[in-house]
Amino acid sequence: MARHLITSALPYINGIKHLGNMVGSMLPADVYSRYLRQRGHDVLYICATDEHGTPAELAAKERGLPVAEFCAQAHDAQKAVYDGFALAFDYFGRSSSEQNVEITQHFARKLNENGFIEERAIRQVYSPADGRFLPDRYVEGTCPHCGYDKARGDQCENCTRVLDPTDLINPRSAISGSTDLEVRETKHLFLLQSKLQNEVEEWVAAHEGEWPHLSSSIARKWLTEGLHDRAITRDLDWGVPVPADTWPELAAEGKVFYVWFDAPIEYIAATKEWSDEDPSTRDWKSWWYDVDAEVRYTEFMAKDNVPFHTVMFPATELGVREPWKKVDYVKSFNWLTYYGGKFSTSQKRGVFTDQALEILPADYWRYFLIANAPESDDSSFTWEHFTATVNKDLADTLGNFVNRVLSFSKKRFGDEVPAGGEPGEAETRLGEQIAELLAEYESQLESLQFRKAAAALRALWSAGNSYLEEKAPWLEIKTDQPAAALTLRTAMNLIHLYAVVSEPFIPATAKVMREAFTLENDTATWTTPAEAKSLTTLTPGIPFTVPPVLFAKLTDEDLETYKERFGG
Ligand code: B3M
Ligand code: ZN
Repeated sequence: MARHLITSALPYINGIKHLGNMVGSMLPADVYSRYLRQRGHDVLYICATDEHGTPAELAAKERGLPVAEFCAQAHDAQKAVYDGFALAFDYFGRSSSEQNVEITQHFARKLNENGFIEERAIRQVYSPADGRFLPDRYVEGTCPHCGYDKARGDQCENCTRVLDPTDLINPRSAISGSTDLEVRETKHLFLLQSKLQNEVEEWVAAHEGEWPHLSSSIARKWLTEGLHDRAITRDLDWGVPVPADTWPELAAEGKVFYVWFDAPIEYIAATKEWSDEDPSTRDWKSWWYDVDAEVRYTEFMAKDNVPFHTVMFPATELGVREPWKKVDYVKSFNWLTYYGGKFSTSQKRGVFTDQALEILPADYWRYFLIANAPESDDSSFTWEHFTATVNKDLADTLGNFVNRVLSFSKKRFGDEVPAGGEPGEAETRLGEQIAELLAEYESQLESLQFRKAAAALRALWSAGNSYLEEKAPWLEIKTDQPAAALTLRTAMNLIHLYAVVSEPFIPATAKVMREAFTLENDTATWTTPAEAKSLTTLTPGIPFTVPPVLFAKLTDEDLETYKERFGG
């Protein structure tokens, strides 16, 4: 048994996420956590909403709410969707928590003591009409690189270049629209990442060999460009305040830390939030502090977040000069596109996670998304592909198998697993095939290859169908009742096995399949290939029920409805 710490990139608070966000972070982390828990490991899966920064303030303003109230509501709304997707977080926290304030301030003080923070005067956009500085997205204007006229002060959405508010041509305030802007000098804290370049390089070099190519190549690119000193404070009302004991002047001016400084620290702080709920049984430090060899830490994220996790947050952790746990494995994802184009929260294109659940239960989405995860490349969501996959893999290959076997057996042999003959050559062959496929499935999950794991799971389901076609119990029954009973009993054992091993992908359906059988002491959380081989967990006489259809087949009409509602 090992101890696994798992985090997925913290979803930003400003709105409900789309399917692309889900498949690139939380969902695979959940599948992996569930698998490891089933295998008996000690797993802690932590996530949280990322609540600070200008987008939160702007979204609150749009809704006419104080930002704290907006964040509280938006957190609950996101949490409800994740519950709907059956994401089994151990804790889903909030980066605006007091724990995050405490730990972020601690990190800043330590970085300062160790000579990695410096106060510098910089020139910032100031709006007399708004009576404040305008950081990041508070300024809009024309991109100096591509001419796009709605570029934001932190980044141009059109050409993706990272910008500084003072780069924009014809700048205007995103709050009031005022174009009467000036540039004023103000002091901010800078993190001297350049001083940590060598250490970060050494640390990356020691780990990247194990990481997926996508993660290590992005880390390399950033290191090659060189780590720059960065402003880690902002003039905002909402954020982790700069601690007054260390920087009284900046604290008095109301400066807060930049959102990307406190967000990764929230992984630690959310663990403390979890621990503080029940300190007698939970120990956050035992996951994060001085546990380098004991805990394996895996992070999940989309590729745009990789630089922050492979270079910048490690730089922060290294500079603190305390033994905080650093990531062991960075699992990153490319983009899921919508018909080849961008899913976009701001432009409301694509399918949002709450809408997805209005249409169909979570298991449909969980399976489809993981089976088509953008691992080695971007992958495209289309309704045609989605409905075809649901119909073929879930409705036909799995659902129909389960229903066909159980209803036929019930009709011919009653409500208990039938006795019948002894396993023969076909059962031996099937057992060997199942053991092999299950070993393949395990090994793909161990190495976090989600598409390949889905393919192995699908192959396990298919093997049941081939066996059933080969034995044809609906023909056997006419001439040889015990032979038909053996076939059905073996097929029922497959259903039980599917219930156990499909749980990481489709937990709700897995539960229904498992509960079809009234098996005493059915507490094992996993079936190993060696155990699966004999296909004898269910013995004659065990009662069963026939569950309702597991997956509805989607019709051409459904397809048209989806395309009409979401565009295609
Ligand atoms: N909130 C993801 C994003 O909004 C960002 C992740 C933070 S992880 C510490 O792009
Ligand atoms: Zn641009």
